[in-house]
Amino acid sequence: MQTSVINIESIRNDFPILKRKVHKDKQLIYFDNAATSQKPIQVIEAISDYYLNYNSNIHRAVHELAEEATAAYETTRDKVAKFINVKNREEIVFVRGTTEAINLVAYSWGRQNVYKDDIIVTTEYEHHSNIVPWQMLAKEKGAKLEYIGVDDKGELILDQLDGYLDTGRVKLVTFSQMSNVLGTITNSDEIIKKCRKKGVKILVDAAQSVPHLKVDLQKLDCDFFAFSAHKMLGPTGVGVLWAKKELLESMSPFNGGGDMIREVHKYETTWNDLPYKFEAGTPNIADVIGFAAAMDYLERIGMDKVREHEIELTKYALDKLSQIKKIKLYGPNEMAKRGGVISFNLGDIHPHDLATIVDEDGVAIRSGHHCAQVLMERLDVAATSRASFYIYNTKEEIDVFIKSLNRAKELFRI
Ligand code: 7TS
Repeated sequence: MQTSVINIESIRNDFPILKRKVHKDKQLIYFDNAATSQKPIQVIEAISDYYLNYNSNIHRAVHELAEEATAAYETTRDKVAKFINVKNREEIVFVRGTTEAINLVAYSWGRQNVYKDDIIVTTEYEHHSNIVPWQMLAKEKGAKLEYIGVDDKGELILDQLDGYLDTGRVKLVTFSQMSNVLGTITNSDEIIKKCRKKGVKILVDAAQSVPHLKVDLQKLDCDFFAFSAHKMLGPTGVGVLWAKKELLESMSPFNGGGDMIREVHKYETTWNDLPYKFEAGTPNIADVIGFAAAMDYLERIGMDKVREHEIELTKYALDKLSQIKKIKLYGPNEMAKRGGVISFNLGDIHPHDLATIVDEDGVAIRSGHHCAQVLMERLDVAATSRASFYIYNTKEEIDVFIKSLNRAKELFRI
């Protein structure tokens, strides 16, 4: 019953948390991977190895510990560059996560480049972190925020982008490469092609795509690219902003402080080289080091296999779910257009009640607006339930989940 593409048993053995029971004796089934993934022992050990053996600040002292810590931290930067296929390591900026990366661009690039009556285009299926920073910027500058709509299949209505681009006022188009609610994989190439013709900058929110799809930034011709380590087996508190060197060079720093300077005088400061200009203060050293182990882990499996495994699971789950009467499933039907995220509503059971019932059976799913209230408005619901899969999930777990949903149906007599 396992999917055929990866060796699940050996993978599951690497995730100690998957052995735990919840509600006394229920085997944990973790289907909340779009929120954050679990961490393999290799990541946990990389972090504790740093604290046990070479804890030190980086880029400062010449002693051996500092040199080891600096080397490990900088090795992660090389791994990120390789993982997303970027040539210049100095284009990789470590931040706290996708949210901080987007705020950095809105603050540093946005304040220098967006003016009154300019337009920023986002989409109706964005996470709040790819809406709110642009609202703040638009309000401050007297600019406009416009949305590419979502159709009934859960896909973007790309014709709407043409209308915005034709105004000649669009400065930036931003979109998530995969929706955290609908699972829709955005047609990034088409959006980018349209924007390039008009010389418009492009930011890709890759929080849900990098963990699940093979991404190649030499093919994806965007300007800014943001993602978080914690959704791809890595620790919390680490993320990446990639941007083209010329852009990073033209931008003012986001935070001022240690490490981001070349020289400080009483009234003037000059900036450090890239990427350090954007990494003020002591960074999250331990977790950046842990992130390297997460990428190693995913590379050992192979991102193609990760994707194949998720397609198998998602197909299986959608097939079983669609047999449940009164279920409403959101997002595209075609597997090529979606990832392993399934949002749904079951009759009029409130998603929080549903999540509580399946939790009693050990199944962790998310319920609520998923930080996507603009999309909830578009779908005309207050909330959905959401199951999201990763490399360690199995078809047997999906069977338990389906059984649990049927128990909820009986309890609510629907
Ligand atoms: N963008 C997308 C598409 C996301 O799914 C998330 C987090 C973020 C940005 C923000 O990432 P962060 O690491 O800075 O928090 N998404 C979710 C979710 O779906 N449930 O919890 C967090």
